[in-house]
Amino acid sequence: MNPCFQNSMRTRFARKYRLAALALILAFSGNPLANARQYASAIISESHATSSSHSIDSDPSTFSELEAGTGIIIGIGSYSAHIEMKFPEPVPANQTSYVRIEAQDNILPSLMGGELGNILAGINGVSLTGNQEFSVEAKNGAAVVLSGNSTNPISFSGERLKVVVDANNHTYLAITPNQSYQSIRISNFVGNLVGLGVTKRLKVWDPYYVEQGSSATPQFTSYDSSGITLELLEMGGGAHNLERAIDGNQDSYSTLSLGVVDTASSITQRAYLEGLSQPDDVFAVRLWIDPEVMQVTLGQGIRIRTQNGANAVTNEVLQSLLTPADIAAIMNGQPFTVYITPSAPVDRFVVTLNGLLGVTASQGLDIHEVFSIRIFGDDYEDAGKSTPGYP
Ligand SMILES: [Ca+2]
Repeated sequence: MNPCFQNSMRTRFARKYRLAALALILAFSGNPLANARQYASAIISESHATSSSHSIDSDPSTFSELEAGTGIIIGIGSYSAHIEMKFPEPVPANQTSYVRIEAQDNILPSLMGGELGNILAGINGVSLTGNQEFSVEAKNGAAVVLSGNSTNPISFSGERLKVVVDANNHTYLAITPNQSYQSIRISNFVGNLVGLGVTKRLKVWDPYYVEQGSSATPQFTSYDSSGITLELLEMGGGAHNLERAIDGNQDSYSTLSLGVVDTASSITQRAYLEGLSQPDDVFAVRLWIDPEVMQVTLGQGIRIRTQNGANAVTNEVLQSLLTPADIAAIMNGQPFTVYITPSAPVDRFVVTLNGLLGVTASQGLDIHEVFSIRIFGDDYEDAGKSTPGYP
């Protein structure tokens, strides 16, 4: 944002904010269901699914369970499970739908890391191949337009298909096909390392999407990385406590760490709105950077993008967003907040830390919060959160 505009906006904000905030927060805070969720409404195929109607009852508190099992004799009687849930209307290309899932084996935290999945699984003491396995498909009629399989964690990397968490650390699939789709099919399998007479269950909640969000508060977050090694992860590097970047608490934070960078590497954290924002929504990203690193890198390795689905709307290097006050805060070891006005609908915020070679200090970034400031006429609502950094 242009610093002059930002300063004038801050002055306006300071004048208006205190009187307007309470009423607006009371009017708009809280209930995430205020977003008009479009839920799947029909089961078009199922096998070994219990309470399947609970995945299409528009009730976030109920779920179905897919049970896969090995037989009692080798090679005989094993079975997989699936459920395919259909939306009332075709969902447009690039519209993200969400479906909460929970696996019996603890494989989802490793899959969150996308291409890091197998390394993380090793650290977490699980295997993505041979135990519980699942797949997800977005379909348009009989055609599969996007798919992923837990045995191939790279299918859960990038913008189109991700394992994400909400502020409560509940796990969802975020599904963003580049073609129109109308159903979501989830299948649960037992791998070939599972002994005889064993079942594996997968809980599936109701798939839904939101076209135009009435709240611009991020609901989900995920990450990806490149060039991260097992050694770095074992030393505590990588991405940690992702959900703390969207938990409504400006003191808590996620941590992205590349360690001392000696090879090309990066970590990206994304925050997702349930539906598209309004064009004049202002977004804020509160960060902390080690002053020693800032002195050397000047924030050049950090980029902040806003996106509509997978498509970039704004893409700026951190350095260009910093005010002199922000730089002073960084040098004092304080968190600081940068503001972005996409001027177009967006539903995704992407913070990327690119490691800069030749820096002897450990390179990292804490993301305290990604939040919105929705403008109503001359007034502002900051999604129910206090806004340190604003005067
Ligand atoms: Ca936080």
